[in-house]
Amino acid sequence: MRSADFNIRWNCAETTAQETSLEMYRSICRSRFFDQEVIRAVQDRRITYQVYLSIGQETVSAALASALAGFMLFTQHRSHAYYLAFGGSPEKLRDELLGTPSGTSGGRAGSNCLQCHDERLTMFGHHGLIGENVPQAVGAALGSGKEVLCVMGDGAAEEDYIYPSLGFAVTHKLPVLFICDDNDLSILTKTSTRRSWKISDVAKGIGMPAVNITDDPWTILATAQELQSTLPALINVYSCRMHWHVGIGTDGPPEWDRLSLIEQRLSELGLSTLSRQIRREEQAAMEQLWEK
Ligand SMILES: Cc1ncc(C[n+]2csc(CCOP(=O)(O)OP(=O)(O)O)c2C)c(N)n1
Ligand SMILES: [Mg+2]
Repeated sequence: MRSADFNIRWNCAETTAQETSLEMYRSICRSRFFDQEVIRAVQDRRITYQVYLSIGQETVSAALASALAGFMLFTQHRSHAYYLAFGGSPEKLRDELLGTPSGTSGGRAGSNCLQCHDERLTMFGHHGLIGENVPQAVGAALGSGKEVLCVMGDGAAEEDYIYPSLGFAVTHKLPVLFICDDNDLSILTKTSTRRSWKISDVAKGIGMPAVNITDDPWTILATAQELQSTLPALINVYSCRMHWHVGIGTDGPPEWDRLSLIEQRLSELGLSTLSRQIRREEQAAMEQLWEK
């Protein structure tokens, strides 16, 4: 059953280097405060079209970015946090959302089709069909021989074309880490209404290592590091979307608030002073970014 503690590895926070823990926390704060500024920009009508917020789900990308340096990215529509965590420019993302030529796609793609092709990051954006990035990621790994991170949602995991792609990756031992960023929602419909099976069982059935874990960043980091030596592999991460599928509204509190759980854990590790400083720095930086 999904929960804040599901398959959590409690010892990982202690065994992770303090600077790695703080780097992940910085990344989480950056995404959180970036998207909070996006909310303000929508309220002020500086942004007048659809936004897909990462708020609540930031730990997944933050932990993966610590584990998977240099991976090529294939993500889907909810990707602000992935773009930022893997080294994308906050200025270019802001400009994309404002529709200006200095944005990631010249201001013409918007929130749900982020891409980046520079020396820091190769990231291919969503085109409209959920799950389409799975066959694309597999093809890119085959063609380039490079390591690839492929992120789908729990809704996208139900699209038919992903299964032959997972099978092809297993057969050809392609270096792809598949992530199902599982917020338990496809737009408004919960997973239990849509299906009776788990994507991790499907992956295991075709011979791919696969696990289900909660969105504790230390657990994600350790799991991703371990699975790197047995790619292809799949991790289903239980995360919580805090805003509507699209736009800035909310439907009440999330199932759990990972950010405050992390802050408690950092305090237990004796890192509360440093983490408070990081939080202040990132909040100020994101506010300044959007004031310009
Ligand atoms: C092939 C296809 N079917 C349906 C849609 C409509 N659609 C857009 S987003 C979405 C839900 C996606 O849910 P999930 O993959 O879990 O991602 P999340 O929004 O939860 O991050 C759907 C059904 C689509 N874009 N493409
Ligand atoms: Mg979902």
